[in-house]
Amino acid sequence: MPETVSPPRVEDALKPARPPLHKVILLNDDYTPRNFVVRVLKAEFRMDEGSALRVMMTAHGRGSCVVAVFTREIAEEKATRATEMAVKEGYPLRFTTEPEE
Ligand code: NFA
Repeated sequence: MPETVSPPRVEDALKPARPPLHKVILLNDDYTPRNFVVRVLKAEFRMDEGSALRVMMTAHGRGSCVVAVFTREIAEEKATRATEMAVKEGYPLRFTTEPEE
């Protein structure tokens, strides 16, 4: 059978590679009030009430929950800002980031 050889695709040379994505992860704790967690999720991640409640309750039940994925810089910035909202109020609520597999 004759081999099929494709010519180089012009797009491959011109298109920038997709940047790797990083997860922002909400960590459960025993002290931060549920309604404060929901407020932070809505403020920093522009979530509606229902999504914020779902993410909060998932972290509450399982220990952590992925909130969203962004490029590394944005993920770190959002995790820092969300954590700072909690620090300001004296709550132990924390957000971390990790690269997406
Ligand atoms: N576990 C906290 C409580 O019962 C609520 C919470 C949920 C905190 C998710 C942090 C993350 N008040």
